[in-house]
Amino acid sequence: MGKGFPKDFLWGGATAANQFEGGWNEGGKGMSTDDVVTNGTNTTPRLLTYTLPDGTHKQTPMFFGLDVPEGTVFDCQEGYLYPNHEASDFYHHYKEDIALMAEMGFKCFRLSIAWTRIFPNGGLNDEEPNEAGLAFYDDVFDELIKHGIEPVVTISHYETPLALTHAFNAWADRRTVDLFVKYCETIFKRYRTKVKYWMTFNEINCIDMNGWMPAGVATTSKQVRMQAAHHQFVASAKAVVLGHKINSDFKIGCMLAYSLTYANTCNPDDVIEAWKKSSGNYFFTDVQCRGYYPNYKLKEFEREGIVIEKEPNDDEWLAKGTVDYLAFSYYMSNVASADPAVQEKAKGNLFTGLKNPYLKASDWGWQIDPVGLRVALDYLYDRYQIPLFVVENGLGAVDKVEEDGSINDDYRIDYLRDHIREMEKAVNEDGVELMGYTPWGCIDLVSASTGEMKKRYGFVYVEKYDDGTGDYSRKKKKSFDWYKKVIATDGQDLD
Ligand code: BGP
Repeated sequence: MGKGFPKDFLWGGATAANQFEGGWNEGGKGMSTDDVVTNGTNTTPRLLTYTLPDGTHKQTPMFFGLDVPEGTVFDCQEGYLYPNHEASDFYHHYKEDIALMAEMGFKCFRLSIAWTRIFPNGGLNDEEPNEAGLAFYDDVFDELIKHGIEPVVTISHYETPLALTHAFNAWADRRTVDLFVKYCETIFKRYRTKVKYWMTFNEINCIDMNGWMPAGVATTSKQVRMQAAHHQFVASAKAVVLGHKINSDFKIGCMLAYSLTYANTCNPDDVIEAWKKSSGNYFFTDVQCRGYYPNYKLKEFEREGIVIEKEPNDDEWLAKGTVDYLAFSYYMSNVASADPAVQEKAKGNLFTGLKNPYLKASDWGWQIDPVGLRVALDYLYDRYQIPLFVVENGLGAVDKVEEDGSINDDYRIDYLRDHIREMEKAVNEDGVELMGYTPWGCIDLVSASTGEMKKRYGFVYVEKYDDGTGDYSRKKKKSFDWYKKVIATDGQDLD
């Protein structure tokens, strides 16, 4: 038995509306940028579907940037599957799902609010918020609270109202800042007594690689993406200040996709290369936790001729609106080398790097590194000295349902156990202030990168398949009882 975690540790699980909720066109919900993304696989990319002003239907891999002429409409096209539309149908299963979470002993549940349920057009020409959307989350939060589960809410998780993309390329345009703040004000006021923990943007640093998922921006230009990032920084800072005014007990965090990068050798050139890769992460948390742009980024912008347009008070907002805690996802680590001859690439969660000979990889090629989670916690805590929250971690794997209906996901138990062990060391041996742990996709959901259902993370299996079939019934996996015991013993019994 290990030392375990404090009594008030927030054990739970994490999901996001676009990957879990379904009900994409129910209850007055508007379309979001995820509604026009098809399914894919580990080797074939998810596509963005759209129609050019001359009526030509087009499809482009979502992860590559794209530049489209004015008047392009992102839409759903015949012959394609859009897995986020129905996802795992939490929209109609939330009572059953929350009961399962309660049975595991969850102390918290991380979910996101779909902006387009509250403002179908992102607030543009939406005079009033959509009452049906607000009422849906009231019901979800009430159900959680009834079971003693604390909601942890991501305000924007990889989906932007499509109306804003069509109007002015969403976060590339300053007007989105005010619309986001209006959306925040609406949900902060409505759920003032029901939700205490908030996060502004999921994996905000994803915008370094891709404009569509995190910002609804169709572009290949770094200049445009960095301007969009600035708008999100300001919007997040304004949301933090506003949230604290509405309820001074609110805890509002940022959220980073942490990509731990090791130097391939102790050659100082490799070390610099690894720092360059890491600073790509730190830039975002430096702004959100420290309240100003770091010098290394200003120099990079200068070198590359990137100019960020700021309004006169933006720097003040960034300084005032620093976050209360730093939440992050951690799945894997990476390796960087300055030597062009070292080339064996590994796949990854947004970021790719080189193969690490000391690590095994998941079926999707993500390199499994539990000790790296301790390193991540130590580095991040040392850098910012504010509470941390591991809000995503887990193993995407193919699960087999046996003839007797059981699902023996020992590989998932092993992955989670090893990571919790290292987290425990970071807390008890290194003194890291850690608020909680919410493994990703606690109930199976659609993969963000591939759109697959078969890349499963959950303690609970959802009967839904990649071809769109399935009855959405839920089944407990072996890891369900294991996690229940982990929570019941405050993480002391991990066997
Ligand atoms: C993170 C996202 C999640 C989630 C997770 C797993 O980047 O915040 O939305 O999907 O990664 O990734 P995937 O679904 O691609 O396996």
